[in-house]
Amino acid sequence: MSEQQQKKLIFSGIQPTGTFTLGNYIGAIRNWKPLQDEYRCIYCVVDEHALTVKIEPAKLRQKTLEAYAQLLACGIDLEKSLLFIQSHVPTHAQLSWILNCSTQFGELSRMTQFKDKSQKHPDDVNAGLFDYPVLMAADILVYNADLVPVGADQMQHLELARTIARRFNGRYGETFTVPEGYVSPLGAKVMSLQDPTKKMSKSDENPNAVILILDDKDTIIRKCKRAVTDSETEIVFREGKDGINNLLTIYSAVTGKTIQEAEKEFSGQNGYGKFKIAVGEAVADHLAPVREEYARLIQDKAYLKKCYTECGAEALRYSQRILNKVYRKIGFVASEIR
Ligand code: ATP
Ligand code: LTN
Repeated sequence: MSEQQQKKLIFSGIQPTGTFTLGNYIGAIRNWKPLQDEYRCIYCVVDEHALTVKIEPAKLRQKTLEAYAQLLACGIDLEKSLLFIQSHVPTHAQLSWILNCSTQFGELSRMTQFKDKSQKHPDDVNAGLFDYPVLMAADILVYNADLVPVGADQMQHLELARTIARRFNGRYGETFTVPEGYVSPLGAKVMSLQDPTKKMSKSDENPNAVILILDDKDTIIRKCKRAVTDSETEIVFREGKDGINNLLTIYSAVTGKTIQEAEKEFSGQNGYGKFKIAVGEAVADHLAPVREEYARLIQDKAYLKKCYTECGAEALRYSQRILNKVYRKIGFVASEIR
């Protein structure tokens, strides 16, 4: 077996529902880059998942391309990894139907993301929103991925993917690898700048709550200056100081310093003004190369097309073999068409 085949396989996906936030970046995307050296990695812009909440067709098309370019700008290297668009590879949706028939209604009803999102969009609790975790399981299982790097909020979905894999294997014989979740030790949870008890989220309506990875330096510093904190003056990480805790976490994540080192650096300062500017500057400096590379890539539509076409074709070849095996196991009549 070649070294390439011995390496474990990683799969992860991200929705193109908007420009990525500092939360997406710290919690998920930036961890994808170092994993490429140790694992075979398959990364995907999950546009089919993005359809589960209302999105204008023109916006979905634009955001999907932008998400693809942002991931390349964040360091996904196509010499090492595959990066493609979910709807280009039909095997995911095909496997999803099969897995639906090994998933219980009760299991899907318990998913917190479904409960949250159906509360947030009570006028559009569609079947896709309910079934979202099964498509996510199919994304992972159709490659027999070993490891799935996600933020902590996605672990419930990953647990369900493991349950579905085990159930299918029990019923039809060993077919799927049962995937492990991988929450990076670097993956901090970044909170909203305007309500630091809530996570920073792409879909937040208040632009001041969210740092986008493509924001310019002035915008980032302005948002940090306006961050909600508390009425004290001390820069320490402590219960009850959610705003300051969040800014310290962000500062630590982008500078590589520990929270204790950061506390020391800012100790003795009277008030939060300078600290907020320092956090903003550190974030902007950290993100500057991503922003520059993105600006270059998004101009080059022909290059992007070549990349997602080649990677999509390779992903289809790979996953089709696994889907064919599934079709045999469940008793579908063999077809010359596939
Ligand atoms: P939406 O607002 O559209 O629901 P989102 O910003 O909450 O999107 P997702 O697309 O659901 O983000 O998540 C992409 C990845 O980023 C996931 O792995 C998730 O765990 C991670 N992630 C999202 N928000 C944060 C955050 N605030 N802190 C750390 N990780 C996050
Ligand atoms: N639900 C994930 C996105 C996602 C995903 C996946 C992550 C879709 N399919 C497969 C890992 C593996 C989210 O981050 N919101």
